[in-house]
Amino acid sequence: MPHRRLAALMTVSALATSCAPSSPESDGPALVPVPASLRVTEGSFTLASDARIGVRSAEGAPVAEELARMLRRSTGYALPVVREPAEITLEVSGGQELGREGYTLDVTPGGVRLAAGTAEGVFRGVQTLRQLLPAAIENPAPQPGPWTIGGVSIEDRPRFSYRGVMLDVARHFFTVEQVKRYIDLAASYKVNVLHLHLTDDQGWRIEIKSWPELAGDDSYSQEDYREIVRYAAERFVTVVPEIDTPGHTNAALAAYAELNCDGVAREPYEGTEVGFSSLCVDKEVTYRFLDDVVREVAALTPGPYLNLGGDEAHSTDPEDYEKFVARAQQIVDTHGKRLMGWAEITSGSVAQHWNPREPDRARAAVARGARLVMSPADHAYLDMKYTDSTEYGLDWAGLVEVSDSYEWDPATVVEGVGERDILGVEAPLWTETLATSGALEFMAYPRLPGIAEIGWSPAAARSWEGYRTRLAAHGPRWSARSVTFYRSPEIPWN
Ligand code: TNX
Repeated sequence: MPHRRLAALMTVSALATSCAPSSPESDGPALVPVPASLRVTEGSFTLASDARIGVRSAEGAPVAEELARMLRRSTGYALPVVREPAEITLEVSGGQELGREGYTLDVTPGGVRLAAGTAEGVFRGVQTLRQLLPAAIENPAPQPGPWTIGGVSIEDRPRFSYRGVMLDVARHFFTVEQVKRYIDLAASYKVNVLHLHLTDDQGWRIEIKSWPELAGDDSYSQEDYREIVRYAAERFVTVVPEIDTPGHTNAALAAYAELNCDGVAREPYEGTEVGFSSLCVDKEVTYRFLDDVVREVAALTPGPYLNLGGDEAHSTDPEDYEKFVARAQQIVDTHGKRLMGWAEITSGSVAQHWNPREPDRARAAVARGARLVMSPADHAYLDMKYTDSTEYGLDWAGLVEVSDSYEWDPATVVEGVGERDILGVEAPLWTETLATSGALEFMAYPRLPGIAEIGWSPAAARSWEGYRTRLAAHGPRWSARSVTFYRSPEIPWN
């Protein structure tokens, strides 16, 4: 680092408006998401074999234990967790100056001090600490070290409170273990929502006890789903379950004849067409069904949102559609959740912008008082091919290279929709063409970290030029974790 001395004399903050001669991304270590504020300081800290991890509060203890587990694997050190200040100290102050997820992280020759108002903030800061350590720290087996971190002082907090990833487990099913791995990797980039697309024409993937024929062999039992929710919560990730309605319902219409207007069960479907199925809006059984499903899923879900889809209901008459959504809203209210759906949805607290050709729907959602999650398919869809020779994926929204996925801003992507209308961002991964964890990871890495950065970092702190060099340093981290990723020619992999 040639300018360390100079950098040490300056505080560089993305919030500063002057044209500073350096920025958190050009001077600092290769962090993704880039922190709101970072100052390189004198000296360095080396983790020694007799180091301890200190945490005074009971609240922070599980995060300290998790950090210790991770560091023990690659260092081979004992790293006991103690209830007093130590070489690495985690502190939960209860203060709210940096919000629920903000943290400060100071590395000096004397040690590492990570402080936040909440355990969640400390957890986010731990992800930064991991990235400050050499890439070998991500290895599952002991490595030689040395484990040295350059001096740094970071003050960080997210731009948006919702930073999601979506996994479609309906088109192809993924096991609890596969979903856990997806959560783990995403949480490293400070993602805090897992939206699970649980049902579609091709399959219904969650057990509903009052409608036992819905879920087939490849599906989650309620216990499985609880385990996913629990695992996510340990990483401060909220699960948003999606039961897609009134379209994308062929699997339900195949399982129960009575849900069809004509009373005839549909054939199971394995193709990739959309827009051909609809619940029967005029039948009361439809709402008994919906009430049962929402009641059971709500009871399993501690998070505030229940997503009822609402997209591409091309086989539902528009008037019927609105009638259906109004009843769905009442049902979701009754079960104490907040309704979320794709941009087409005509009620609810949160709508998700996805189709770049339909910005009107995003504006309409804002006009009726909803907030938006931004997932423009031409930037944020992880199932779009990178190039026309990408082995997997679709291309209806175009080819999405790493730069295309990164170079956009949620507050300018839809005209008339600004910062305060936006709850956050989400990177959906649809799985019509994806059947293995390797395929999921190949599509998600390296684009997912970029969407996570867009959700976390101040717009002024990030640029494509800085990002591509920072991202390059993550290749060895993914390799150490056996992540399959796309070696985009746009990134100067080192
Ligand atoms: C559109 S995005 C869909 C999904 C497909 C996806 C494929 C949305 C709300 N609906 O049903 O899987 O495109 O990219």
